[in-house]
Amino acid sequence: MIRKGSDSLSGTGRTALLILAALIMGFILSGCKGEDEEAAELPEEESLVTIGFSQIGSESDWRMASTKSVQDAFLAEDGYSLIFNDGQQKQENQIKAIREFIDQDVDYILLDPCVETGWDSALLEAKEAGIPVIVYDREVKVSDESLYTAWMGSDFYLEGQRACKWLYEYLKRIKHSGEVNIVDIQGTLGSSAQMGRTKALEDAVREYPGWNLLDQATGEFTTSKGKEVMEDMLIKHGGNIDIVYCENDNEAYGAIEAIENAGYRIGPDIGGYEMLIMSFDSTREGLRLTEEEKIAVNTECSPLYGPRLRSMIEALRAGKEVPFKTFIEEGQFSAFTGIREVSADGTDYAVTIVNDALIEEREY
Ligand code: GYE
Repeated sequence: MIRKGSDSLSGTGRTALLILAALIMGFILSGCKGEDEEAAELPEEESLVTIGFSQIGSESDWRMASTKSVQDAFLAEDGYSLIFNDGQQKQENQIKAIREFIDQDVDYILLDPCVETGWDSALLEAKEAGIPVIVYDREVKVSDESLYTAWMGSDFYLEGQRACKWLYEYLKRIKHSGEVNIVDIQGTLGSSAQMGRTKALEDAVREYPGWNLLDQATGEFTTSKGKEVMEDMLIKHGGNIDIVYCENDNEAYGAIEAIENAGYRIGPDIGGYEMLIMSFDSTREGLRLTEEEKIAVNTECSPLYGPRLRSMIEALRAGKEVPFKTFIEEGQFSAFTGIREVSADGTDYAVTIVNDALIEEREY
């Protein structure tokens, strides 16, 4: 009895203990699950892939859109920690940033180089530290191409060729037989975007009879410098200017202001004393001005690199091979309906007639 009683007593105790144990286990398990879920939402700091991002600066609408695109593509919730550095348009700042990223032992470096040359030592240091560098948008010219992992960006010379070819076709369509006087507001000197676009214009001037390059100066890809340079050119050449070749949209905004302030007319009617403006980037504002015919032709240059760079880094992390050079496909816009395509380098490229819906949809 006693035994039985003590047995039945210990049976009750065991049940209670089992229930308690089950409750504790359940609590622990549910606690663990909660932590797991949290971990899925936001990875631990140490498990994040760190990326040092050396950006040129904030000189243009294009640049701001490009920064945002990259920042949005590498979020902590997706497993990334992006360290952003603004180079303020100075190569020395970008080189310093690369060295800091090496000290921080980041997993990857993203570099949009302000100019093409002068990167050898910084890139060698990154290579020696075993950190892959992905160069994008503008290019670097280094003695040893194995100093960086890959590059992706635009073919700036082709952009310039397409712009000049459009002008050539346009002059034919309007039966402009005389000379045309062109001024070139260049981008940041020594940058791939400037060199490609400038060279394409210089080559076209050599190729097409009657095309005169009156003047060339850098507007540094900014609205304020674009305006300043245009003011100077108007003082020097006045109404002799037929074509203003702006190497980006921000320079075109500045040039438009300067031309209108000086009392000249802007538009495609160069025979009727209007100055025809050409531009690159095709930002939303740039396209709006294209629709208004203040910019006659706008050759696109996409700043939306974030998702492309992320795919590249994902491929590298998965141990896949990535192409060493990738060119981005781009469009061209105008309000002039008489030209629907231009050919450059043996290829026909479509010219899109700009409209409200297109401007509305524009991401940058
Ligand atoms: O055209 C300009 C920017 O490197 C392609 O830089 C880029 C150029 C772009 O400031 O707006």
